Amino acid sequence: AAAKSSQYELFTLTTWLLKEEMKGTIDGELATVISSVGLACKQISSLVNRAGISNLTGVAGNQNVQGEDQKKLDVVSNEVFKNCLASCGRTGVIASEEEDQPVAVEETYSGNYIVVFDPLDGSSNIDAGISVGSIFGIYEPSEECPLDAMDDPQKMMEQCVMNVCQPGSRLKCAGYTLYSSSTVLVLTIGNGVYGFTMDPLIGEYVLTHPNIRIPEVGKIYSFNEGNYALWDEDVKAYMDSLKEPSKWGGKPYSARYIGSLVGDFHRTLLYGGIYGYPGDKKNTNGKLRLLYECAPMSFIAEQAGGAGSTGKERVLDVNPEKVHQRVPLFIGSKKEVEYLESFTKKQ
Ligand code: P6P
Repeated sequence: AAAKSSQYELFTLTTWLLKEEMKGTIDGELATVISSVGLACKQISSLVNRAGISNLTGVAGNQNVQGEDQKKLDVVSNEVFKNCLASCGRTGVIASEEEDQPVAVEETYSGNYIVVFDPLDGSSNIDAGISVGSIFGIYEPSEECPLDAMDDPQKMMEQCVMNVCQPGSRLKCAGYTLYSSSTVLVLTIGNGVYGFTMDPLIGEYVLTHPNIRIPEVGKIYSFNEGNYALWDEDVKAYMDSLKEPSKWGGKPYSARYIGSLVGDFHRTLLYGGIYGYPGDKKNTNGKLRLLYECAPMSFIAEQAGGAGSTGKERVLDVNPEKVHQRVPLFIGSKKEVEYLESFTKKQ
């Protein structure tokens, strides 16, 4: 008979993973990789919360492959992720926003998962103490292109990207950790979306959101309207329509944008609405990266009953060609994304 749950039963990320493993939703290898991501995020949470004290704010003095100034914490967070993923022994290859090319993990002895991540997204907000986050996706290597070209980075990069083609099918786990007023790890393994809040007193992620569902509609839009003049006409028309209260029973939408995808998305997931980073005349594919930002967030959005679109198609149907490939992103409540697509999919 199932043990009667005592009033003190505490579901942590660790016990939740064990339960999912017992149910057969995931195997022990994937549970181990997810635990190692959780450990990396614990360390990053501590670094972020103490950045101003331990002289970890400010720039590192070099640029990443994206041509962005690397913050000290970008570099440190990237190292933390790599160390945790390597030492768990189940990671075959990692691809990071902060790494030019995918990196083969020597210490792998089973599992061989491909883990992609943005170790510290929104890091330009760090110095101002505004929310930042880590985003990750765990892809399963495919039989037809096993990761055996570990010695040749170019070939491995192609294999790595090929291995994750049709992100929707090979993407086995996606999640993010929000470093804000609290540290919240949100993830999906394909059977709903779960949120865990860090309890600093016991150093564990406690299950606080057992089944996150995004509201069908929302009244918040989250775009950087400073780029309005650069947007395509269809996106401008969409944005103009959101601002006509007469269309919405007199009640206008609210604009919320903190310039940190994890914070803006987490609010969208819980309150409903839409986050968008459109392509524009300068960057036709926008700014956000498919593999480790748009695909993981879209997997979470869909698992919570929402949608993730490039404006033309489902993000999770896009076939990656390059590790750092960008796509436009419109993500959030299903009805809000559908309304956006009614403008962007017009022939
Ligand atoms: P902009 C942060 O650099 C980031 O990748 C996302 O976290 C954020 O949503 C976006 O870029 C902000 O970009 O151009 O509005 O400053």
